[in-house]
Amino acid sequence: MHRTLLAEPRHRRIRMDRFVGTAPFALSRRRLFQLVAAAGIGATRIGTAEARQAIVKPAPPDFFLQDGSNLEMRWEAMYSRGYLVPNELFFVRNNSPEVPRLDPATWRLELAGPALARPRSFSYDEILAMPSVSVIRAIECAGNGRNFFELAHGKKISGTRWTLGAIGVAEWTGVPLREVLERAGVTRTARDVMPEGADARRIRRPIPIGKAMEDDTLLVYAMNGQPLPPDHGFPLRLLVPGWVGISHVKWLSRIEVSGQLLHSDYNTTRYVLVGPDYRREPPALGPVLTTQKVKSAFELPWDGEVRAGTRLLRGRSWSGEGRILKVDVSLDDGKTWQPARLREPNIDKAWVRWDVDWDARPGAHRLRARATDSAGNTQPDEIPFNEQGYSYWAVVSHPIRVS
Ligand SMILES: Nc1nc2c(c(=O)[nH]1)N[C@H]1C(S)=C(S)[C@@H](COP(=O)(O)O)O[C@H]1N2
Ligand SMILES: [Mo]
Repeated sequence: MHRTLLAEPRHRRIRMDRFVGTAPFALSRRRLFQLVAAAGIGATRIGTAEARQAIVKPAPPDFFLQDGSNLEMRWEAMYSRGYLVPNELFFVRNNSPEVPRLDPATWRLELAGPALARPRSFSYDEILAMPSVSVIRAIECAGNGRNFFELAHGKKISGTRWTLGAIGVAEWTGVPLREVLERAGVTRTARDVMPEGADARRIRRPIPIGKAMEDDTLLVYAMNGQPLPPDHGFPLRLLVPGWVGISHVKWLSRIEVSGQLLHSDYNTTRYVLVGPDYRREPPALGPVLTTQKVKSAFELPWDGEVRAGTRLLRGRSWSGEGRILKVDVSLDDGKTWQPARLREPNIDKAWVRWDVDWDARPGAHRLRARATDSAGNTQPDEIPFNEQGYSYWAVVSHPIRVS
């Protein structure tokens, strides 16, 4: 028994390493076509009544908190689950009122701009035919934790009122963005790359050419071995590991490559830090958000109730700047701390699962977790306020009732 328990993480680690590298993924092009057809994601449903929906997948209330076109994952639904968040449970953040239903037979990805020697477009078929890569990475909304600004600073902030459930980790399969940029003849003058979505708001936010050319910056067409679901950007989305959720543009339709620095609403007036502690950085109203900071969450209901008894108190910590080195947990709202046991796997720009023994006695409790990442960042006790409530990465005091 003991031996198996010890062997399992090692086994999983070896498996993960195979997948996290550039090993070709087992999902063949043919298999993907079969799945797309079986799921009815393709052309057959376009034009039916289903074509106008804020969210396509079911949103059971024991999985999600719904706020308009957004779904927040309930952390208690992750209790004791595996490393990856299943597609059914993955949070959704849609800026536009409807999920676009795109037909992969006619959809094209257009590459344009002065820093391309051979501007061109690609069909879905052409993308699927290229060598693929699979990586395990998180996507997290920049506004995850926004509610805590209200709790900590007493200021009400507009925007989706996330607690900590606007994050998920999945295995993403696709083609390196670098591959299509090279096929379009990207030149040495390239500085910024602007991906654009096909939703009503045409979400667009630039990334620097250096980030665009990284091995794990992918044009993604599969999520956890399934065709990318409509809510998550079918037929193609961008994965920009470690960066704010808004960078991971869904329903990709166009990519502009320029020798100039590029700007949109999403890196000048939104997704920038504005407040008394931040300076303007024209044309942006403040420092532009790039990587996600280190955070932690318990696999427990927020301000909910659990049964008394001896159990494992579980949680996860993550960072957009690396892997997690250390997590400390307090069962008494910060008076005393103990190190948590980190469980394998512990993947860069994804997350790590951890646990501590907990003798849960009846009454009201407040729990805290504080993580340190491999870039040397440790969650602070407080962070300065910003008007749009981004990047709340301070330690959180988690209320829980034991009965
Ligand atoms: N085209 C498009 N891409 C988008 C968005 C959007 O509204 N439209 N939302 C962004 C935001 S703010 C986040 S946090 C992530 C959420 O990804 P998910 O819905 O797959 O979880 O997608 C990003 N990509
Ligand atoms: Mo977001």
